[in-house]
Amino acid sequence: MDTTATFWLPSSASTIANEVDGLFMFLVWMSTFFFVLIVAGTILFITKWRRKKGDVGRLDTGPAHNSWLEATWIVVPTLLVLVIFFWGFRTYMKMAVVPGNAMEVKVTGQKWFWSFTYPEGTATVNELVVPVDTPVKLLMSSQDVIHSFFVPSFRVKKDVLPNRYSVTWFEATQVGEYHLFCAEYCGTKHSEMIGTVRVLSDSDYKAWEEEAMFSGEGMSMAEYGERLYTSKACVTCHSVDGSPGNGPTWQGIWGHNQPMTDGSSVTVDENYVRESILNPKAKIVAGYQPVMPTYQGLLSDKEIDALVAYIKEVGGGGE
Ligand code: HEC
Ligand SMILES: [Cu+2]
Repeated sequence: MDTTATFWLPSSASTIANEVDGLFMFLVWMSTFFFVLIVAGTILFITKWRRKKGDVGRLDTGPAHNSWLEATWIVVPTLLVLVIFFWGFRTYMKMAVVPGNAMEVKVTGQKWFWSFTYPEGTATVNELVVPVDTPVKLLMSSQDVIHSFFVPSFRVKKDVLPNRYSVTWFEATQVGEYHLFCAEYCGTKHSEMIGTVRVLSDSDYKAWEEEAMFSGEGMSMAEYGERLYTSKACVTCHSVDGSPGNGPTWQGIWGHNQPMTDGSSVTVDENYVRESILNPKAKIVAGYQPVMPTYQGLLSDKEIDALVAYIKEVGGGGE
């Protein structure tokens, strides 16, 4: 990963990245060139032409007009601006027009995580998995405020809005893992709204797809739940060994009287866990912020059952 990263820029791992960088570098070096030229000229002129002692009259005798000079400072910037315009427009069109054969992934942004739904109906949280050398169209929307989908290595950034779809696309050129950020300030945990884009070879992607479609045949419910615990990102907030996190640990919670912020308490059982997954804001555990996202629509009934079984097992309600 990040093999092509430089001091200035992250790795370039999409079909559009080199073109964007080319234009960017052109702008940087052109600006640098004119900056140096102008600053050097300014210093030269204020040294050479400043009024010296006893030096009356010398400064009033210069030329008043120079047609060649004027033509040059009109023609050269005009040409440069035209080059930048056509170059930028061509690249912009490539980024804006989604290839017809693109695979479509639905992206949902919400405070403060990303979820992805794939053509075959599977879903992942905070991890977008795609095949290499395949155009991927992202159909994006937000459940709450404005977020922004940003993958620096792909040079892709697009706002994700509530009540409206936005669309972007990319084609990854290198197998690897790349950072995904939210690039629009969206509240207290904005800085934690981070994920990964995992680019797989075609055969690895097929294998991943099969595995993701896998609904736990041949496994006990708790074993299947343990897999979902990682693949659905519960692990980012809940530990199972008592260590602290953004959310309560699951160790020993089964049957426990959990105190709530409103002073009441709730016995942890199947229905409470199910409600916590689908409607986390209904009851907030004392000492925690209501930051758990709802998994409504992201988990099937069977997956919820499996998670309940797993929480029961690690929570001390199992055997
Ligand atoms: C972004 C962090 C986050 C993620 C991801 C998350 N949770 Fe939570 N969860 C919390 C927080 C914070 C609480 C406590 C506040 C509350 O009750 O909403 C909580 C509470 C719970 C509770 C109630 C626990 C108790 O001790 O009373 C359960 C059950 C639960 N989460 C299950 C899950 C499952 C299952 C997943 C994955 C599918 C998950 N959570 C993913 C943050 C998270
Ligand atoms: Cu955000």
